[in-house]
Amino acid sequence: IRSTIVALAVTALAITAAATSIPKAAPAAAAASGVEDEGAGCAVPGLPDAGSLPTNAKLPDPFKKLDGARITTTAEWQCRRAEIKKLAEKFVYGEKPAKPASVTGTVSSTAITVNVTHQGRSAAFSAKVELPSGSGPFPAVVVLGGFGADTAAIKAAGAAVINYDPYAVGKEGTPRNNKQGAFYSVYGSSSTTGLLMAWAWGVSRIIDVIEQSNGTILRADATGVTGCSRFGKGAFVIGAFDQRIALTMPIESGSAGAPIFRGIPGEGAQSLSSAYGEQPWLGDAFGTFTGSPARLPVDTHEMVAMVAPRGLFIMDNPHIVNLGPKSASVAALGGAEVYKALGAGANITYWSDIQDGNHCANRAEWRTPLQQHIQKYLLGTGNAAGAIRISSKAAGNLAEWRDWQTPVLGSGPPSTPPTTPPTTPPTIPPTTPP
Ligand code: MCU
Repeated sequence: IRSTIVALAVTALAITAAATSIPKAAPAAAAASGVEDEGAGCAVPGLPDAGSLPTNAKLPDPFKKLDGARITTTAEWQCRRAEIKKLAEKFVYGEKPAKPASVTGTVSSTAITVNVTHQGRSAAFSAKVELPSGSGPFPAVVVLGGFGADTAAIKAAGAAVINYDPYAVGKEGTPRNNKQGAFYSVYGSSSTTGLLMAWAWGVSRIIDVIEQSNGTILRADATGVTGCSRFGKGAFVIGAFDQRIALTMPIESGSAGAPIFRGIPGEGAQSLSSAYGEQPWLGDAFGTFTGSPARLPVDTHEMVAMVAPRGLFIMDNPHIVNLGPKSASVAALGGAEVYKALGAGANITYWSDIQDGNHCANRAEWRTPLQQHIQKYLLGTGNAAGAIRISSKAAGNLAEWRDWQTPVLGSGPPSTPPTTPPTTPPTIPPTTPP
């Protein structure tokens, strides 16, 4: 893996930016929010216990609330999304703590620094910044891991690249009871939150720092995220759990990323126990579901739905069964039903219709749609409609996976939180001293 990563990174560096000139500093696409979690004030009912979950071979109904009723208006989606978030945290990824008591840092044309203090514990990390040509402030794409993502195309389109090292926030190669990195320095090395969510927390803190900066270099209202493979899993979770992110672009994410958990065994993709055991990517609580995903009260079509109505561009590779591309297409199709119900059907793209089958290749086939997505969601200069382009080599069938239909939602009152979010963010009690 390591030598592949290095080879891919070198290839990426060798590709030079095409000189596209695109106007900059247009308003951000309206779909992104000014807050990390719009549903923080929703009163979510008690969640089921892991031991008492029914088996459901079909995908859970994304429109059905925990109280058993289905939502009928678009305004209700905000609090239904908050339920999905809690379910996903409890059973899949582990809890994402809200913004810590203190987040400070700096934004320069070459780097972002982040300092966090919470309940007497501190951590710091930084990320390199590469600006496009022209003058700012620029939108930015957070790139995880530095391979598989076409950073040259991102910059040529007019967005900055924030090179985020997820391992600084959640290290791989550690046992579950001794997790390391900035997240675990703050929340404890035996936190049950997995690496993907720790990485998501780190990106949210980067956005906090951009928000607090004077805004002359980077815009806080125009952030995208991308990464390939394990970092595609990361990009998917990062985008799902921060509504300030305007554009989420996971690439070839594989098991623990976009593919529906329920579809992975039948497709013959990397098994859930393998993905759970390889690295602590998923939360510790997922361990009891690796052999019985049909017991999960949530699946990844609902993580796709959590991104709605914001820009989502899922890139996938139909040539590698281990990645679960068929199951990923079902996640996209299922989540797209929520996009449609919210009137945002043009904001989701799933694209596995590609020739080059090399994992995390710097693929020319995605260059144009990538730049169109940056124009539409980060620069506000384009309006290309989303597309579902599923390769016939790995085409899932949503009808086989659902026993619910998509409602026609009424427009309802404007989407405002029903209650004021708490001023003191909820905290995860530390379990192990750092
Ligand atoms: C597809 O992502 C992972 C995969 O889940 C792992 O089993 C494998 O070791 O690494 C892949 C990856 O991140 O490749 C760069």
